[in-house]
Amino acid sequence: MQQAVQLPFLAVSRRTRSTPFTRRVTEAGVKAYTVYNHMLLPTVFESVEADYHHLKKHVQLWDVSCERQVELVGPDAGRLAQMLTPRDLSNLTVGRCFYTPMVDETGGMLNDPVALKLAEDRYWVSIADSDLLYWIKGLAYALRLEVDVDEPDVSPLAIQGPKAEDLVARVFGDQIRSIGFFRYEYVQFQGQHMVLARSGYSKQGGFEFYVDGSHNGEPLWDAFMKAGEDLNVRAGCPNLIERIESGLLSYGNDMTRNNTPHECGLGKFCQTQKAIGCVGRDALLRVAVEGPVRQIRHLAIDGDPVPPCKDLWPIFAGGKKVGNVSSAAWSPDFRTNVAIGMVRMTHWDNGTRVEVETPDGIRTATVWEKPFSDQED
Ligand code: THG
Repeated sequence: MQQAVQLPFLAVSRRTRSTPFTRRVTEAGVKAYTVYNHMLLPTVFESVEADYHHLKKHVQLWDVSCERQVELVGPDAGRLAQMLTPRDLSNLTVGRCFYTPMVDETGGMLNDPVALKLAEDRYWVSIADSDLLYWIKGLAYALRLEVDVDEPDVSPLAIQGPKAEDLVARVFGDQIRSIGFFRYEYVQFQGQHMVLARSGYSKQGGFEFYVDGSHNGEPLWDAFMKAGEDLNVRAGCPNLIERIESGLLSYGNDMTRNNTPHECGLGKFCQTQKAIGCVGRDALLRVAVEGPVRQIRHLAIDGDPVPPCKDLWPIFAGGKKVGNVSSAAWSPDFRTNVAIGMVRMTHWDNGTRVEVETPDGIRTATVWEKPFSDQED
């Protein structure tokens, strides 16, 4: 049974960086934070389940400032960008965003950012939770590349949910409706041109506004809140349940440096043969020949709602360990516990029955190749 325990408190300091929106997020009644890229990331407003239902019906503003930008500027920016990833960047044209696995010399995942090409000599790498800046600066220095690598004062604000397009159109005009998926355009705010992309860490549709200059954070937040009153706009955040249903991976949780992009199911974002200069190219070409022996899968865990997944939960079959669950939550819409885990090839086929050792005991579960949101009925 659940015990009534006092939750530990997160002590905030300069290291646990606040964001341009933290004051607004506090006023909106944020109930929990995590730390991501040494910065505050809200995780709960009303409750994870209430936030989930609202996200799927209305529109939310997400303070995802912690998706920090690593900016590459200079004649060697493109060459350096291609060194970071096995994704072929020759078709990353200005105006596009690419989801890019980034790897070390062994092909191990260092991060899974969104890369934006702003100009022939200028890129933003919108990073997940690892200190990628140091890896990139190290490469640039060691190879004497003609490129500056730094973190600009740019903070993404995500507008997510089925009414996101209507809300953004109210503030920036109907022309934003024609922005394609993973493309961006410039819009004017406070007399400044800023990047507005159709992207975001949910499958409910939406945009990410790259707020240029911290002082612009609150005015933009307030403009969206005012324009969206009758759309039921609220403060929200990446939602654990929705992102597991949608199969969106979380770096550090679902994958680490011990995994290749292929193990993460990110093979479709790798064209390693074409990625000339990619640091992990040789290692990945070698492993691609054999193929991975374990891979990310989506699992339905039977029974009552599982407790929070704070560490890996072993997956067993016939008494043998065949993988780990790394993320799990009760899904009100799918009426089962949804989960993401790494499963050995002997048990990764669709419909395979396995057992998961949760802190509450052993549960039966079913392995699925596709995310829940992609499955029919
Ligand atoms: N947006 C931006 N930066 C980010 C994230 C983001 N940085 C951190 C983190 N999220 C990086 N991780 C992801 C994971 C998944 C996706 C984006 C960033 C994503 N994937 C879609 C998918 O897998 O279906 C679409 C990928 C595609 O088709 O190109 O959106 O969310 N700015």
